[in-house]
Amino acid sequence: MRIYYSEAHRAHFPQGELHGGELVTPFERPSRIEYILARLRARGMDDLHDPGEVDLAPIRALCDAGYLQFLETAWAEWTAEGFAGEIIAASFPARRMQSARPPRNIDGKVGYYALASETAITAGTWQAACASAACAQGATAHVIAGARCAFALCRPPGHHATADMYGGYCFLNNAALSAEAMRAGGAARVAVLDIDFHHGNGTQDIFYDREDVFFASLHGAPEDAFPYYLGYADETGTGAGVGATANFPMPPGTDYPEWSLALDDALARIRGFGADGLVVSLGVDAYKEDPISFFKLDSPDFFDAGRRIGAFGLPTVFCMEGGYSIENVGINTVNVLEGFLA
Ligand code: Q9C
Ligand code: ZN
Repeated sequence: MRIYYSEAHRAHFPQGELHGGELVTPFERPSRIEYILARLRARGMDDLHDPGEVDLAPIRALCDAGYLQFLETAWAEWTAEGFAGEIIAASFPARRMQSARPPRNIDGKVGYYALASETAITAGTWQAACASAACAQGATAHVIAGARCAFALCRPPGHHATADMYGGYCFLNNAALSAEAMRAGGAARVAVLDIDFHHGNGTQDIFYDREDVFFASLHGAPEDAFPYYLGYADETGTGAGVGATANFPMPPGTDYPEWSLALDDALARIRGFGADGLVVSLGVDAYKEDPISFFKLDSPDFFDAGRRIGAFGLPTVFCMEGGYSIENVGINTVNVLEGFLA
């Protein structure tokens, strides 16, 4: 399996994440990638490819122009304002405050384009987000060219990012870009299967009214888990997209027997949809020791999940999402890939 990876992810390394009222070392940190690379190499999966330059055209086609402009220039505007710290959103267009006009002031603009305040933007964030998207583009092009599968080792992750908002450690929605590229590459119907612990609100939002891209997500129930305000089972799509979104929210303590039933349900829904290609939002934060999650999957369970996805038989692009139990993120990620190939 080819692995698309760019060292440019290191350009995004915020020092602080707002967590419980403190600024802590971010859970989503560069070393995550080192653990995954080490495990890939240990298992002989060393077919690493640099994706090269990002193709901005599909990103401009998918995302809001003002949002992309903001991501590109936010750091320069923030420092020009005289702010000494990293970019953290503090004001939001909350209920009955939505004029839908991005402010001129950078502090206002940050809150306008943020969906949460845990995610800091730094000098190299835009560059890293582009390199992450480039990995998704490279992996997808490889699958479009006829490969059975490819792994986009994306960092920063993407599934919380909408066309016009960042947050939950995400800036550009790599999985959505992959799905769109598959469609453009000839797949009439594409499915995104999101097995990250958190609901893929960004991907859902992007495809919510679309009949050609199915979105299925297994995640911690919104009553109890980030992103809190989306991911209920009764969110099933709108307009032409009615029936093309499937959410499987699950409560604290959910273990593999329960989780795998939802996985089989999601795969059956994707089968019924008639997908020609599959994008997997591959987060491994459903792991029992993940510091910010509450499912109880063990490492061998990730192999079995990969096996079920592989048995499905569709051309598949894996896009890396979350997973914060640093010592285990490599084992669990590679277990999914090895299970897929088994
Ligand atoms: N301070 C992904 O897994 N909430 N994002 C943080 C701890 C945000 C997770 C709670 C979690 C975002 C890609
Ligand atoms: Zn997650």
